[in-house]
Amino acid sequence: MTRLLLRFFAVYFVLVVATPTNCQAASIVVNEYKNSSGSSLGGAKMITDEYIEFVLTEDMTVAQLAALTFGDSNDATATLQGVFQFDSATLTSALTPSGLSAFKAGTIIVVKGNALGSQNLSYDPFGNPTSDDAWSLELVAGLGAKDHAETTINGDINIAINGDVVWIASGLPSNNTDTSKFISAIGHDNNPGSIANAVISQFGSGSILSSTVGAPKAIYNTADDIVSLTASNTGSMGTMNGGANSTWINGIRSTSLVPEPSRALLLLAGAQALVFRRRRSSQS
Ligand SMILES: [Ca+2]
Ligand SMILES: [Ca+2]
Ligand SMILES: [Ca+2]
Ligand SMILES: [Ca+2]
Repeated sequence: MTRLLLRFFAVYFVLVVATPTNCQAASIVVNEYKNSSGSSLGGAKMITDEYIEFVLTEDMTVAQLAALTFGDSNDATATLQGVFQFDSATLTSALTPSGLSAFKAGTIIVVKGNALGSQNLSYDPFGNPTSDDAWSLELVAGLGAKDHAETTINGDINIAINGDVVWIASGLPSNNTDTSKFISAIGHDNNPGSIANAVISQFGSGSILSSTVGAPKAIYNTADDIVSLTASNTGSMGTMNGGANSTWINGIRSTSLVPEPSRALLLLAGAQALVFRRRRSSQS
């Protein structure tokens, strides 16, 4: 029995403890953003009728999401402008009712100005796998997503006609030209500045739409994580962007709906109990 226990812990150690928790791969991508002609910030450091949309490409816990920063650039795409972070209490309140320990790959998270409706924290991908609402969160600037407490870079998230870069990073940029922690970024500029050029070299030329964009316009990913961007008058806040983008996200979601280890262990324990009972009844 003791030998069995030792073997169990050895296997557990190899599988769980010694497995590096390397999250350097792009685990979340910027999928869409909106430029409006509005100038009101609604007291929340983000234009009230603009939004940013992210897609998780791997499962992510509340702590992993809360450690990230995201924001925009100035209209010359030469310096970082606004820097936000997710609010962990809000994320926890959305995740807890789902019974999951992490947000599933394929989840869409929107951060929107406070004129675009209230927060949508309903989340239940296992309970309702074909529902867009069950797979998405909408966080309002100043509530579920907030201006970062650090003020080294302290502008507003304000998408400009001439150019902008919307980015998400693994930690706080050390200064307003630091792109080294970027996980994903998309933008537009017909005369890219140093931030846009860094995004092109890190994520490919498709990551920057080579034009100005009027307002109101949505700029969105029309493909998969190999970005291809377009701009149109109507966006799709909180839902897949159609075409190849929807095929890509639906593919992530279908593989994402595999039970978590805790659920899988419960299922395994149930199956073993069944086998044990069958064996006993066949012996008797
Ligand atoms: Ca929802
Ligand atoms: Ca704007
Ligand atoms: Ca901007
Ligand atoms: Ca969308």
